[in-house]
Amino acid sequence: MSLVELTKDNEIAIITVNNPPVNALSPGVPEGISECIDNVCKDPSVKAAIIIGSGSTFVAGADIKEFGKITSGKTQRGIAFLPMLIRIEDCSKPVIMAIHGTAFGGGLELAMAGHYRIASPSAQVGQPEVKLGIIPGAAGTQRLPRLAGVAKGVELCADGNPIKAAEALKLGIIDRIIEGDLLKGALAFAREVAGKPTRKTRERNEKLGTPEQNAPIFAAARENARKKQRGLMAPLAAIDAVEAATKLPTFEEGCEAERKLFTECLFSDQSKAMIHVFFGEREVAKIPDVPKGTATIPVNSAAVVGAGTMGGGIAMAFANAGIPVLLKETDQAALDKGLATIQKNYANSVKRGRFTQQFMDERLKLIQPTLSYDDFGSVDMVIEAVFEGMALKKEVFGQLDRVCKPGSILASNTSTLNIDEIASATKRPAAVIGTHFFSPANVMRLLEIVRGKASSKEVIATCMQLSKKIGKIGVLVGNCRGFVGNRMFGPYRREAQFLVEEGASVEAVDKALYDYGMAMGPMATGDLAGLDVGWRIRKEFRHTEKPGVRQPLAEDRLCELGRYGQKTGAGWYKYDSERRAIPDPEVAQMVKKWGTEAGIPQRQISKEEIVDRCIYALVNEGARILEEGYALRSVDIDIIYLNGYGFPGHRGGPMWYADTVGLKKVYERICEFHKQHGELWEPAPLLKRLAEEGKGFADFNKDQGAAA
Ligand code: T1G
Ligand code: NAD
Repeated sequence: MSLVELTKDNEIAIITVNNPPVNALSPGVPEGISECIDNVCKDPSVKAAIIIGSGSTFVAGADIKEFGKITSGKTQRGIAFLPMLIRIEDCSKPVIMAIHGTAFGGGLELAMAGHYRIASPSAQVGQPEVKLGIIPGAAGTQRLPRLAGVAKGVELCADGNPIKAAEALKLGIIDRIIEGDLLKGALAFAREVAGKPTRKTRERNEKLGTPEQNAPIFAAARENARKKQRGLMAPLAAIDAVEAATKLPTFEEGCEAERKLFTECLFSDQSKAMIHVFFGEREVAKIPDVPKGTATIPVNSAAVVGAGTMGGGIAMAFANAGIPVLLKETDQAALDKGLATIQKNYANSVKRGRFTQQFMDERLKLIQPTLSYDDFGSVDMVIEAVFEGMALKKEVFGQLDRVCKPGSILASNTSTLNIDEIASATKRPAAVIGTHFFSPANVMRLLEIVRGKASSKEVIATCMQLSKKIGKIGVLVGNCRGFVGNRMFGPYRREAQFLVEEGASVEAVDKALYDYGMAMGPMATGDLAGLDVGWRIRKEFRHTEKPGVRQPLAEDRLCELGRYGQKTGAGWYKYDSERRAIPDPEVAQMVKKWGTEAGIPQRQISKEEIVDRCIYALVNEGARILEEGYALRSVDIDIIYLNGYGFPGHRGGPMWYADTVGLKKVYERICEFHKQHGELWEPAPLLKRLAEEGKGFADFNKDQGAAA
């Protein structure tokens, strides 16, 4: 079947786009559509035409794979959809867009060039381009405000979130919702409008408002973008383009303004980083030795052991996906406490309009509290989330091995402990795996899936698939201490603490990383997670510390004073009753005293040094992890950091960022730190090699891929 096919149902032409998997407007598709429209215009027997997508969706946009070729100059093609859209709009016979699945980006722009749009009830429409660091580039910022009005038009283009068919109907983006067979409904609709005069969206200016009406809309949109999409250029560019639609005298001039803004965004580092993330989120699902089609174990029921900070959130994640889940605790008080937290979390989500009361009630019914393992015999998967101690975990896994049915998956939410040692407490190590959720587990998207030596391919494939079902991004990692995320986070937070001990203020360190784009600075993050968690782990691993190698000292001292962070009202910061962080001069004095007593020279430290030491500490450890094979690709590390550690998407992740800076420059900077700060900054061999070969981590993946 060709990319675009023209068929006829008597006097109605049907143009079907067939470019699986998502009918993207890849080379050949716009040309095919244009050709079909020309035929429709020329064929007197045709009274109207329908454009529809084959497979699961309408057109999901431009072919994102083409963008890299454009920005690298490999193709001169560009995003030349406008001529096709004008051809459709100028067709003298009604062109009806029949939408199912998603009409996203160029797909919605195509739809809006039609004279009518009809959709299935489950269809979604949207301009998600800003999530790729670009803006609509085929008149979306010009036609959408003409259909939906300026306020909604600017919102949809600036935040990039899709809307459902029902809302699109209310807004005037689509003209009718078709229940049942879409093509049948489209043919009936086409016969209704055949022969009627066509309406060109580009000439519908009645919703474009006046400058007085629009000024507050654009001001609010810019303020919202600066707050919610901090540091991103595309949302502000999208607002400029929609504003151009309302201000410039002609549609064509508006399109020209859009084209300029689109091109600026497309060639930006932000967009390259965000497109890397788009494909990265799909790439991480591919495990070279666990191919698509590997058998999986059905997970229709689950159980969680431990209803503390993590256990409760994990139980909610399963319930939210409609999977009944047992929740076990040691005693009623702990169980009640865990359930109360779950109740509170759901109530907050209902209050914020994220869930309905009915959804909450139904989900709560799926969470079965228990104090025994009696019902564990029938569940498909168990996730253990008890205190972080090897002895206790092995005791629990011994129990699970006795009570769970053959074939049940036994997973641990440990954040640092050895999965193989935990598995050794069972007679079925092939069924044991790590499922490392991030706090709050019902919110954070990341799930590190930790492969044990014996973890079977079925168990791995099942967990990768399940992660998508429970709304997570599953990334497969190796079983080393702290796995990937926490192992890298150690050096990152170490450098942050060292910088404070050397004279930088707590606020300066946090501000530098916040301005870099991190969701939260490293000191405030420590206070949020609880400084005692790291303290307990440092004490557990004190015996592994190398004599003579500098270790952070201030955070342990703060913990000895009972300053665990938000949970005790004070840590690196003091906290008011709303848990707002307040800089604490007492901490500054104490740290200065401790640093001086430890002989650490106090000095002025630049913002640039703060960022380089923290971010390059991540990169250097990431390179070690890659070389040791605990991460499959550098993009896996990037996706872990974006979805688990608040790393900015517009920088693509630590490894992508390093490639953007250039590994030679990164390596030279790390060598400087190595000279100044000693062996903790020994450059990772892989980093050294790639820098000397003028390569990047992206090359390492290719070489690995080729080797695999
Ligand atoms: N271009 C190229 N490949 C795409 C693609 C696209 N637009 N969308 C998806 N894919 C690939 C994806 O990489 C994966 O490949 C496979 O299709 C299945 O995707 C001019 C400039 C539509 C909601 O941003 O949001 O139009 O991994 O796993 O979960 O103004 O894909 O199998 O090899 O995501 O069912 C705007 C992006 C483009 C929509 C389906 N459009 N896509 O989700 O499948 S910019 C978008 C999605 C633009 C114009 C501008 C989702 C989906 P592989 P999947 P899914
Ligand atoms: P927590 O102290 O909040 O909760 C642990 C719960 O386990 C307690 O309620 C305790 O009563 C219960 N428990 C202990 N022994 C039990 C048993 N035999 N049967 C049933 N319940 C039992 O701890 P947490 O922060 O939820 O951490 C749990 C696990 O998750 C740890 O391994 C931790 O390393 C890991 N983890 C924690 C975080 C985090 O941010 N807190 C993030 C990722 C992973």
